[in-house]
Amino acid sequence: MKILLANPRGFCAGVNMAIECLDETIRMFGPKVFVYHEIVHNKYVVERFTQQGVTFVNTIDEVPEGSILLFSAHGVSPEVRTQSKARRLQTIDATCPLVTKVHLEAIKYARDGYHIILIGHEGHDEVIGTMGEAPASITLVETPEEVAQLKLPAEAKIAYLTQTTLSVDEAGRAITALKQKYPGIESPPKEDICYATTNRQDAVKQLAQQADVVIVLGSQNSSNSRRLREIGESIEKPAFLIDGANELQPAWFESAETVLITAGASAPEQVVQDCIEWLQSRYGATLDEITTREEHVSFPLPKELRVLQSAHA
Ligand code: 2E4
Ligand code: SF4
Repeated sequence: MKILLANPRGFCAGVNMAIECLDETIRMFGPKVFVYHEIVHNKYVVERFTQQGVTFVNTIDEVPEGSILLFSAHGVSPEVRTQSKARRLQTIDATCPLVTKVHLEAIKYARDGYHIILIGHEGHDEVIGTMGEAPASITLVETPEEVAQLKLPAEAKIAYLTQTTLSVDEAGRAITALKQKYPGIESPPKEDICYATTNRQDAVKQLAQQADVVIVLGSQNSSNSRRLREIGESIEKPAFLIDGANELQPAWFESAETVLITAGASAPEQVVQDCIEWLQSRYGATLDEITTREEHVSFPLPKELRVLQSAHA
């Protein structure tokens, strides 16, 4: 058996920053801190912080007045910021700057009188946060079929934005439908699906052809990880999204000569290494890591944390 190990895979710059943000907050203030939503959508990352004593919440009224509260990498709506202020919480914003970019675009288009079509998944944390910036000016769509249902006035100024972790190909189909229906539709100069999402999908597209099975490490609620599994499936390879090596099943590998392993942007490298070890010890698999693109992106910690760091030094 041969393992093809996709590179880039796993943690992106936004996830590295968000996790470092929480680690650093714990280092300075101890573990009695709160996080609004899962810091990233990964079971092991969340478990690790929960074991350290961090509390993850889904509403602001679960957080005791005056506490320290981090906003997750997926971003929050202005309403959540207002509620946090009203509770006198000390907030640290671990939102990925590439999500913030989409928020700023939404604010700008809404201010300029545009109606915004947001392409994204209903109920996803990031979509809820982005829509909260201008609820009256944003309509959410997921598919070309939903684009066909749109009924916007002919004279409306229209722009589209997207969630950062969509399938590049599926979003492309929705965008084509939007451009056909609204030829004047505008969009930001640089697209919203982020570099990490695009690069991880490209790697799977390039490598999955050579594989008999595709293993994606990531949690079921991780949008970008789900998209990676779907790419494997779309080229008719058995493709599995799992949190860790304990979910691997021998039946998946009965006639597999080549196994592609990748990981979503929120999956720690340790779970990848555990899977490699599992395949090596059972099947004597060899390892071939293939880099389809170099990544050199990193984000600074949020300003409010850097200020606290210097006060704490
Ligand atoms: C923030 C924005 O959005 P998704 O469900 O893929 O989030 P996940 O936490 O799995 O990945 C990191 C991330 C965070 C991606 N985009
Ligand atoms: Fe940011 Fe992209 Fe990573 Fe999401 S996947 S946290 S948008 S870099």
